[in-house]
Amino acid sequence: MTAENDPVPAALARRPAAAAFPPGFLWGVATSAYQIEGAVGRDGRGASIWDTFSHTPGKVANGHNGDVAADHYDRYEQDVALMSELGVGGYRFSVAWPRIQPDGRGPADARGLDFYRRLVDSLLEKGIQPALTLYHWDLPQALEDEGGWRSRDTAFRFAEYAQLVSEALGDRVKLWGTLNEPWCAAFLGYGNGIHAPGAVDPAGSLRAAHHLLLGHGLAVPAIRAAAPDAEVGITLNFYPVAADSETTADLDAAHRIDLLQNRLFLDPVMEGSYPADVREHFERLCGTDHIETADEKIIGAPVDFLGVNYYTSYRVAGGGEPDGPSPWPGAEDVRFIDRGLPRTGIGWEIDADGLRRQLVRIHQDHPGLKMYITENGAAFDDTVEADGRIEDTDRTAYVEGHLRAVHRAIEEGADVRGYFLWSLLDNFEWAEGYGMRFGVVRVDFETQQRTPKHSALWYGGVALANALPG
Ligand code: IFM
Repeated sequence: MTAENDPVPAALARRPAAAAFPPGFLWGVATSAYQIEGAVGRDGRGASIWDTFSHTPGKVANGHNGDVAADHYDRYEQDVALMSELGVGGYRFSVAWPRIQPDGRGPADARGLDFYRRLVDSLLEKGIQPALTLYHWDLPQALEDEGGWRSRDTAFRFAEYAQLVSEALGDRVKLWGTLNEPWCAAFLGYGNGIHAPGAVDPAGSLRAAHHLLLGHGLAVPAIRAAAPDAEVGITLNFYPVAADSETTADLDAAHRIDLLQNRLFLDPVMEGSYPADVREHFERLCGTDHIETADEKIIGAPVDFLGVNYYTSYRVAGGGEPDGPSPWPGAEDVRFIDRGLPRTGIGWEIDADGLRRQLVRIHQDHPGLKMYITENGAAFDDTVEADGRIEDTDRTAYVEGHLRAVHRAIEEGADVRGYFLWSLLDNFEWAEGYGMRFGVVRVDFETQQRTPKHSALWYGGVALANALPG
């Protein structure tokens, strides 16, 4: 057959097939408190470590901070209406701990709880399922002053906070996440210090990781007691890791990054004990005195789902020269190899199939584990056309590629129940400030005007069809 009389033109044949998702698949969007709320001094909210950090000169690009952010505290109704217009079925947001307990301890401030009650009620009115995360990095500064996550006591404070929030909102929120990305909180916050509170303390960062996990494990039964119908889980940020070669040095580098990035967090949550190599790593860098006998069992409190955040994957090699503090304590010599893949605006290599590999690996290691993609998305610079449109086809392509990967993972057996696109709104991207736009809705930070980008409209269509187009 010649190209001319081929009944399926080549261009069409190359198009991916339409991909239907399982009935009931939850199509959501995600944000976090400090990144969008603003109103940092309102209604009794206490200071968080991110207020302190972002107001410390030199810590955040361009001196940006979250004081106003996307003004979501005052515009939440508009934002919920927007989600509804887009056809989104779920909204993952986080509660600002310092709004509930301004000093990190003591009774809940009714004004803080009321804000989240109003938010949840307006979501439910629109038929949007709330998915609440208790900790997305905004630790009350008062707790940091007492040692923060390097102190064991913070885990117990976190469980008390979890109890207060679940008692107030457990009747209306069914999806509960304890922590978001404890790897970042521990190793960016206390390892290389590029996030709040900005400590450079490799041994302390490993202890912080344990205390975060302990806080999670203590919070799970507290949430269950207050909200018996709720599903409770944790969100981890996974990065599949491959060795650059079969040499011992490269294989060892890949092993250590996988250990510190993925297994240190997932394995104790799922198995109720640290694997031997993780324990050895603790032993070498900070000892294990901070791990009490019952801790691992507490950390292993059964979860109903795992939240998977995915942005990119790594190829690594050993034998590099340690170059300052690393967010992988004990792997300072590891080199991250440029694979020549296209990158997003923040510089992360795009590897959509990495998401499939990661989901299938979790499914194989923990058969039957229910998963949600709690974050996936991309920063790109936007161009606002003369007529106001934002044709962010790069972001749309990123999301489509990753959704196809999710679909393939489901075909391969992974039990993925939903996808929350990061992010609903352009927002405060931590140490990058407002320079990195992850939103599918553009925020003009001068006027606070919201404009859905091409990616938002496309995503709404996918959610409505419960399928990717062919
Ligand atoms: O903006 C962050 C989010 O707060 C946590 N996960 C990664 C996102 C993009 O960096």
